[in-house]
Amino acid sequence: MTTLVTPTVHSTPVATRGGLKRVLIKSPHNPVIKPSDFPGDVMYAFNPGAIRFNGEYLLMVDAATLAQPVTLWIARSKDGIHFTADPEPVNWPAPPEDHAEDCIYDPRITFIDGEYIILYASSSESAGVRVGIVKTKDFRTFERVSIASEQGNRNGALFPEKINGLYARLDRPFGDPNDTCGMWVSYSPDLIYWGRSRPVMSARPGLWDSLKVGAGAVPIKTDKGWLEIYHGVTFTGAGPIYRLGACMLDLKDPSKVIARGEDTILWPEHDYEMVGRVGNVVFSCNAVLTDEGTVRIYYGAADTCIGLAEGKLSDLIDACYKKNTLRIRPA
Ligand code: M1P
Repeated sequence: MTTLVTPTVHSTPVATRGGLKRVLIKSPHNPVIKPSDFPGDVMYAFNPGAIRFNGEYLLMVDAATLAQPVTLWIARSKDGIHFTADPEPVNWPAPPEDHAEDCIYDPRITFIDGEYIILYASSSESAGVRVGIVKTKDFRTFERVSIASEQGNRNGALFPEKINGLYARLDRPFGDPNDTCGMWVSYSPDLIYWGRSRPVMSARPGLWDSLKVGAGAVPIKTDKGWLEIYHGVTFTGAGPIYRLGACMLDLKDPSKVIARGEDTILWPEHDYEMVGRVGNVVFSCNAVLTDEGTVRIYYGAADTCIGLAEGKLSDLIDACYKKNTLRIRPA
């Protein structure tokens, strides 16, 4: 008789393990959103943009069936843990006539000047991957702003205020998808034309973000600078591992990295994070500040479902200044 063995994983969130203080604690309700929470044949629900809207937590989720490319679908919740999906996916505005857009994913939602601006990855075989921009006031109707990048760019996250009079976004230009990729900042007067691009940070050999890095959340303004939760990738023989980290960027010139924590702050460790459409992935498009001074991160797990992790804003800021504490062998 064949016995199926379930891999042993740490099934309960713990504040410390091996002396390591966790900055983010995962919810015991994880995964807080599963594909079966959506109508129809949704097989994968992951990498949401998240924001507080009308007293609720609103998540704009990457949703896919076996047959369809990824589209976006909203789920709403009063407590941030129990979500109800809208009956239909988002009625996304058509792209410009000369632009093919088959797949829309990884939305980052920024509230600025009374509107919600959504930067997302727009892709098709003919147009490649670009940063698209759509806006809304009510999350029911959406208006196209632009397809606002050259081919080969994603992970666009708009800052929540203008910097030196210009819109500013983090993004991740890449040539070949297998290139070592870094995070950049670009500016625009109108959300249509972008330029003055500057590199912000690159992968770090020998650490958890050794292969590539990309913007994660919409940056949070703090008195120390812009707190940015980003994702980093490292490679193993069995494939890449996606984890999250924290860094602090200069308020007036976000291309200047004030501090960058050497430890990862969130990593795949549970079944739902290690096994799925793409295993060993935690990936974030958001960091929601609560009234209690905590930050909630709704993260994609294994490109299949959504987990919630929460930590104190002050601990996330401290994490930006931490040296590598996960080292087993002394340096
Ligand atoms: O499969 C893991 C992730 O791969 C891509 O991330 P990045 O652009 O950093 O390589 C994206 O497709 C993302 O959606 C996905 O979760």
